[in-house]
Parts: sequence; C-alpha cells; structure tokens
Amino acid sequence: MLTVFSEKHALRDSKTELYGGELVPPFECPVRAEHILQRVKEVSLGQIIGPNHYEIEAVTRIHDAAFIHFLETCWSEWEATGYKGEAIATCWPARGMQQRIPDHIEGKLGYYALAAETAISNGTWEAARASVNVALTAQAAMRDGAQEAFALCRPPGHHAAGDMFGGYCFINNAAVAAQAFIDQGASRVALLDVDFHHGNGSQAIFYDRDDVMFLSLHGDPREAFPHFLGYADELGQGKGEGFNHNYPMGPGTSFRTWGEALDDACRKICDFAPDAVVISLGVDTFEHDPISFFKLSSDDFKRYGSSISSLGMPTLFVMEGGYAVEEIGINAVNVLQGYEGQ
Ligand code: SP5
Ligand code: ZN
Repeated sequence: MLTVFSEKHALRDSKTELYGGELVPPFECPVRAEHILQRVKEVSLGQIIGPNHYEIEAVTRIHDAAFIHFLETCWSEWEATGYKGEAIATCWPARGMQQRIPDHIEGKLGYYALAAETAISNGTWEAARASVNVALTAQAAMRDGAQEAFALCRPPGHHAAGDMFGGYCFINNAAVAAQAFIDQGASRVALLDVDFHHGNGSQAIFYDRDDVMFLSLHGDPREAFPHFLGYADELGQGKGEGFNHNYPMGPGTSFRTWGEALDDACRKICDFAPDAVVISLGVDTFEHDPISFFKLSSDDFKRYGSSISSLGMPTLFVMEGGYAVEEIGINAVNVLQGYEGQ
C-alpha cells in the first residue's frame, strides 16, 4: 500500500495542552508520526512519497474561507499582542450571546475554537496545510487507479468543522479528501471514523448531505470528548436524514462489542454502495491509550483491518488520533496489514 507523508508535520510542535487544569506537553506530538513512519518502513508496507501541492480551493470546498484566513494569521496576531504563552481560547460565544466575529484575536480564537486544549503556535498553520496536502495526494493516487492508500496525516482533522478547530485538529483532512472524490465524479462516499473520539467535525460537515455517509464508532459523549455531539439518535437532517450513524460506547468497551458495531457499520456501508470509503483512522481505541477508555489490543487492530477489506471497496486511510506513542506505529500499521491480509 502507498503511504504519503510530509516531514512538515514536525512544524506542529506546540508546547502546551490544557489538561486537567494544567498546561502539559501535548499528547498530540511530533514523535507520533515518526513512529508510524518507522513502522511502515519496518514492515515494508510499500512505497512512501511526499505530498504534492494543492490550491486552497480544495480546502475551502469544506472550510469557511474566513476560518482558513484565521488559522493562517492567528499566530502572528497573537504574538503581536505580546502574550508570553501560546494561543489558547478562553472565551466563547456561549448560549444567548452574539455570534458575531470580533476584531481582537482573543475574540476570534473563542469564535473559531470548539475546545481549549488545543494551542495554536508558530508552524501550526504550515503543518496543517501540509497534512491536508498529504490526504489530497493519497486521494489523487486512488483517482489515478490505486485501490487503497495511507495518508499519514499529522495534525489530525476529524474534530475540525467548517469553521471550528480543536481536539488537536485544524483542517479536516478526511472530509477534504471525501469531497475530492465527489468533485472527481464519485456519486457516493462513505466516511467511516474509527478514532476513539466522535468525529464531530466530519459529522457536522456532511450532516445534511446524502452523497457522503458518515459513520462513527466512539466513546459515549456522556463520558468522552467532544462531549456535545455523537449520540446514537443523530441520524442526519434534510436530504441527509438516514446518512449519519453513530455508535457511542461506554468505558471498558471490549473488541467484541466494538467489532459488532463495526460489522453493523459495514452492513450500512454495503447497502449505501459507495464508490470509495475514507477511514478516519485513530488508534486511540487501544487498551493502553492515556486519554481514552476502550480496550482494543494490538492484535485487534489487525482483525478489524481485515473486516474493512471485506467491504471490497477502494479505501483511503487517513491518520487521526492515538496517544500511546510507543505502540502507535504497530497499532496503525496493524490495521493496514490486516487490510492487506497479512
Ligand atoms: C484527534 C483526537 O484524537 N483528538 C482528541 C482530542 C481530545 N482532547 C481532549 C482530551 C480530554 C481528555 N480527558 C481524558 C480524561 C482521561 N482521564
Ligand atoms: Zn481521538
């Protein structure tokens, strides 16, 4: 399987994450991508290429142009204030307040942030831009005939909505890639999100559409981030009604339970008969993940990779989360090897 990777991921190297009331080194850190790349090489998964450059229009098919401009200029505006730390939102347009975009960078940060743990710092924009180019390059390989590809994206994307960043995400790489399939003539695309966290951004982006079906297996929002989306009764709206499927699961969920949800999702994908499947591949479902509560073992990742390949559909894997850094390479690549029947 082809892997697409950009060294520019390393430019996303913020020093702080707001966690449990403390500023800690971010769980979403550069070494994650290095370990995955190392494992791809170790098992000789296949060719590894760098990304091509894509115009921003591929991104603004999904994201609001003013939001993208904000991401691009946030750090320099923040720096200009003279603050010592990284750019972190502290104030939101909460219930009953105006939804107007303020002029001051603190106001803009609150307007565009969906969570406060994710700090913006020098290089964040460049890395996010490279990450979506990685996804688009892998997608283009499939347009040109590849049956599958692995976009080793970092930073991840599935929490990013049309005009919101957070949950370590800035540009929704998987959503941009799904849209690229549609723009190249696909009638239907399924976006299957197996990251531990609900893909709130992807769901919001496609919620009223019937051409992109979104399915997500994740920690129950009653117990897990992003807390305010991902319930089972969110089924889509308007034309999109019936094209959104959530599988929230509670603390301690085993592979047995998780695998049954995956089987159900796969049946829905079969009925939908998409031209391509995009997998938001997070491996934070791992039993030793430091911020999650599912109980999948490293072998389980191989097993479910094989289930995904049973769909028999062109499949684009897009890297999302996973914070057990030592095992992240084995777990992510196990899915890809399981898919390839190894
Ligand atoms: C892409 C991705 O996986 N993003 C995840 C973002 C999660 N950020 C919030 C983490 C809050 C963690 N609370 C966990 C409590 C564990 N004791
Ligand atoms: Zn996650």
